Amino acid sequence: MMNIEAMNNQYSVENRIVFKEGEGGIPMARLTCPAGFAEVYLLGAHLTSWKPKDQKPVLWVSREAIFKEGKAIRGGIPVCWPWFGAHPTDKEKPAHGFARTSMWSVKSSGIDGTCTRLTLKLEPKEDMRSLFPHDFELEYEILLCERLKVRLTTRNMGSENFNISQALHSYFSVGDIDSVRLDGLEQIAYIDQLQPSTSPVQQGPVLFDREVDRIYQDTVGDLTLRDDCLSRKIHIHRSGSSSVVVWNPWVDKSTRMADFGDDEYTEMLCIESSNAGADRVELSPGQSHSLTTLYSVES
Ligand code: TA6
Repeated sequence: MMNIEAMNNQYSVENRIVFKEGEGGIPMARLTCPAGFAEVYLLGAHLTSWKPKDQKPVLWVSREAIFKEGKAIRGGIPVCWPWFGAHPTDKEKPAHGFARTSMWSVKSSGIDGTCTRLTLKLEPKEDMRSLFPHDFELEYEILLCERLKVRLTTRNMGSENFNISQALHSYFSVGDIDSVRLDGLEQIAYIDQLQPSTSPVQQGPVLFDREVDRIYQDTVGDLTLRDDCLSRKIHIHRSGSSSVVVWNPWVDKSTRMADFGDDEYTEMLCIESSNAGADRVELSPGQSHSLTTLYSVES
């Protein structure tokens, strides 16, 4: 993998993109534009920070997060690929796939008007074949402007079809989980991961007073996280996705996670643009699919 000096020689952009050593000595990039800044680690192409100008940070990272190759950073936007959740047939395989625990490399960087762009790629390696025996290209484009746009593109480079499921497992920072509501999923059926045999239909906005772990199905509409405590709304627009995962671990699960503070469930909420549950993606040779999400913040 290219060292930080070489990355800066080839991909830094004056006043816009600089590479440096982050937590745990892991290379990361800081993206700046007139409207704010973001930070992304090459471990997992993991966005750990997005702070629009005049706004509090939008993404949340646990104070207990571990920054080490082979481990997923707790918070930000984990890239869950080539499967979401447990592997469909082999529980020994890592939850949420291997993209988020692998080192990515830089494909390109640049400026598009007032936007700052960085594209990362996951180079297929032999040890991935035991987990996912297919030839693929995986790219992650980050476009930072007033809004934050992320696009995860998979291309089948092999000679046979393959299936993936995936999610941009975004952890949002909230003022107080008791005072947020998620609009846009009204009347949408969901798989309740806490009671998988059920498939309830969402009545009204999603409110949070207990552990929530749901995969909303057949939904392509925009979502709004309304945070009265922070006096803001986070808008989420998706394409290439017809499922949404909503997760808050609440008290018991928080205490069971070593990289998650016991009381941190009150300040975060995961809203994940996904291809999960029945919303899987099958790619024929040469075909590609993009999972794209656009985040914006309204005071
Ligand atoms: O997105 C919800 C979920 O699948 C939950 O079931 C929970 O396991 C969460 O992801 C975090 O998973 P992780 O492997 O990052 O601890």
